[in-house]
Amino acid sequence: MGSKQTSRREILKNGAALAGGLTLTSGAIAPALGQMPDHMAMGGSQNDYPMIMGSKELIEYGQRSHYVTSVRIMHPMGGRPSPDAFGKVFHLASPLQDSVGVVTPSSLHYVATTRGSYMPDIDPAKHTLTIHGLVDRPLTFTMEDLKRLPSVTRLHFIECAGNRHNGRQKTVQESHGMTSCAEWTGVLLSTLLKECGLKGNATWFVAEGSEEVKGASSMPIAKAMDDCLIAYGMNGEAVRPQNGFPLRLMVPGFEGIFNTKYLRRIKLVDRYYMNYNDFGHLQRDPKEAALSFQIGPKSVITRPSGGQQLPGRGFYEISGLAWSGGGAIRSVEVSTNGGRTWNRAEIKATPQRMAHTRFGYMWNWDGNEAEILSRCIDEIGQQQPTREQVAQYWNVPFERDYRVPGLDNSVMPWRIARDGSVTNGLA
Ligand SMILES: Nc1nc2c(c(=O)[nH]1)N[C@H]1C(S)=C(S)[C@@H](COP(=O)(O)O)O[C@H]1N2
Ligand SMILES: [Mo]
Repeated sequence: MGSKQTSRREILKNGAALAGGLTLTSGAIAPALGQMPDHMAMGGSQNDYPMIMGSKELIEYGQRSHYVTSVRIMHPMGGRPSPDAFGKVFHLASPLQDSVGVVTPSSLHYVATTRGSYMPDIDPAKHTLTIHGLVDRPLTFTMEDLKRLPSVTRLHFIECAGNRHNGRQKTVQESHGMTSCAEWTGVLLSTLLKECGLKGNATWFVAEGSEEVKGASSMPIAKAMDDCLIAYGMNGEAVRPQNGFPLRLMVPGFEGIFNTKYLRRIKLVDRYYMNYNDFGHLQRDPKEAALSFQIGPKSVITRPSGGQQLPGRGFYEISGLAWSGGGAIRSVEVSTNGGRTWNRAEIKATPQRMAHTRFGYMWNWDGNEAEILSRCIDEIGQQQPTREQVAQYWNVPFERDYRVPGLDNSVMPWRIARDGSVTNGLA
């Protein structure tokens, strides 16, 4: 033990000398390391910070620092007041302005519910998933059954179709907070469907939740066989109640509403059914309906973003998120002059399919007014449109702050003033 301590201390001292010799700025650090008392070399602490007491909560489940205060906010999506007259909260937006990396902590994952803040309290020991309809063998799986089957773990975003930006929103949480990204674990739906055996005319399926409105949605069978996931795990633990405990359907890249929470039944059918959730797609041709289910390529700068403040001129990493229902993000570009010129951003980790992708671009702010924007291209070549392009597509008059019809994946501008304050560029 004694010799181990000595060698560790020597390594630290040598490291300090090296740091001191290499750069001028490390001078402040090097003496501190040089004076390091012996106990630090043994892994102790030499500082004078107050100690956090090991409460029951901290010991058993852990908590973030009380200095970290980022929270979800109620979101008045679709003009629906939140809370409503009955005290129900329907939508919670994730604090993207404070996000780092690509995983949204489960406690900050956005929430959208057609039923408000009352959610079914389901005992997983009693919960089952039944697959029926146009199958050779209808089957009912308990949670234990599902966990015996081969599992997959995948990073996927979900985004509510109502996640749209306008000039009245102050922060990226208000403008883009109805999307999040988590690591989901479960069984591929295709695994279960192979067990049941599909009949030839099973061309669509309907997924049903456990509430009275059921949250049912119609989806094409090709998607079921491709990458749909029956998820019981989220970010390394059980899916949280607000996100569908104990079981939810993940339909990677489709609009949020298709990702049925509290999943209890999947029915194989031979046509597009008209459920509560399908009204939003009413006008669509059933043959093409699936095309309109997919989230387009979208990106947003999360830092600096509305409500934040640049302390002064100099270097900043412009950081943001990009995602697409069409697959992985291929590239992201950032403009710091209102879209006149574009620069290639750095992609921070290998982009996953239908997952948030972190990008960064180093920017030397000269202290003048600036408008910063991001745009992305996905793996099948789809490019995130400008708001002008979206207006052209829908043939509606364009204004800087108009209501984008359909899904809003248009480019989002943030304005930087000379005093370093950041505001909504659509205002
Ligand atoms: N059973 C059920 N599933 C549901 C919903 C619901 O209210 N009930 N809301 C849907 C909507 S509108 C969205 S955007 C996503 C949101 O998933 P999240 O709350 O986990 O973010 O779940 C979908 N699945
Ligand atoms: Mo949604």
